[in-house]
Amino acid sequence: MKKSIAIVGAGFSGAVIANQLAHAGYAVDVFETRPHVGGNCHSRRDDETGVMLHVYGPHIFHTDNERAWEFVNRFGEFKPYVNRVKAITNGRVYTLPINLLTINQFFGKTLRPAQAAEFLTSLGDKTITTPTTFEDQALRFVGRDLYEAFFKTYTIKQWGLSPSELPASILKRLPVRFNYDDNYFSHKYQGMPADGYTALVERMFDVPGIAVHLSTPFDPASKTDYQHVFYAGPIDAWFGHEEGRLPYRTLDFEVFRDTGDYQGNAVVNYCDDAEPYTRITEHKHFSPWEQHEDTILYKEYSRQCEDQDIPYYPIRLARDKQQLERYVNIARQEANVTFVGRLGTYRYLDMDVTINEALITADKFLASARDNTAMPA
Ligand code: UPG
Repeated sequence: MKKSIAIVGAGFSGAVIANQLAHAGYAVDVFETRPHVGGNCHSRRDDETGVMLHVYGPHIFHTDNERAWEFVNRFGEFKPYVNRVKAITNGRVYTLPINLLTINQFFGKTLRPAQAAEFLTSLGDKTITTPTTFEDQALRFVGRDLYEAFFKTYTIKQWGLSPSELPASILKRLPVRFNYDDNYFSHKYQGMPADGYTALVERMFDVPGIAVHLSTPFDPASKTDYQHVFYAGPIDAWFGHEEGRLPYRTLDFEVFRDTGDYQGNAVVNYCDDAEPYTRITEHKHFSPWEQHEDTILYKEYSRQCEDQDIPYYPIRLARDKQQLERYVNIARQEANVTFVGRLGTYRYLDMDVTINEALITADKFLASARDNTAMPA
């Protein structure tokens, strides 16, 4: 006999869908292989310092999406937080994203906005008309010196690939500004949950009808026990990797503690090869409204994800497109299973996008159940 809904994965995708479906009267079983909820957004207090830790690396909530912002604010207070990233290259400290201060400091100039825009245009490689790679995008719009100082080596450390092999879309995440605004993001809303991301996710699951099973893998064979399955695990794992493993980058964190303020900022990027890590994160600065004597930091190293590692960044290279398409095709044919989220759809998603997509998925499911039609793939 069929019963209720199964959700695989207790990150934001799973939590949002569970919340919406439970409110609509469904019984929801959530299966999570890890011993905690929140996925890679999981946060917890460090026992030694009392600092709220972003256990799987920094997460800053930023969005233009009204619905996602309104939704997350129902589950906890968001404190104002603006991400300002510092970058070290050739022994000097700059601000990122590239802005007027970065340009003036880097080139030893005192340009005003329009002059800086003109200057950068003069540095750009105009022979590149339609940049498709990360490298061409950088050379076209910021020129070789800024590219080599801030992007080339960092990107090799981050992705293990030359920027000439990576898509321009990765660099397009970062703006170039001709004013002194060093806010890392350009979105209308930005903030940090006052008591961490895990508390938000726990409250999303706190609806009658939801049972969360931690440290419990889900066997795809038991999908027939459920009316519908929402799967937020890796799409290739659902199919036993029958088309091969989709490549990911994983992260290693070297944790260290100190007293006081170690680096004066939440995130400092190391853009050249003087250091093997990409950045150091000082977690106390993500909660500037709290006071802590001691401090805890992560040195972040990126490497290829092996079988037992936690997948972080999907590497969506054009040359792997056919493998992904084969998975997407067999996923479409999987009756009563919807693939959701970063791992289920093999896309690098920010939190707000994940939440918005999960809300839309829940809407579609509820509409199809109401109209007695099939859930669209
Ligand atoms: N990049 C550089 N040099 C830098 C920063 C970025 O080359 O100093 C490249 C790099 O290839 C990177 C890409 O630009 O992959 C996109 O940058 P960004 O969006 O900052 O990188 P992510 O690692 O995807 O973002 C992380 C977190 C995100 C957080 C952001 C800022 O995943 O949640 O908001 O860092 O701290």
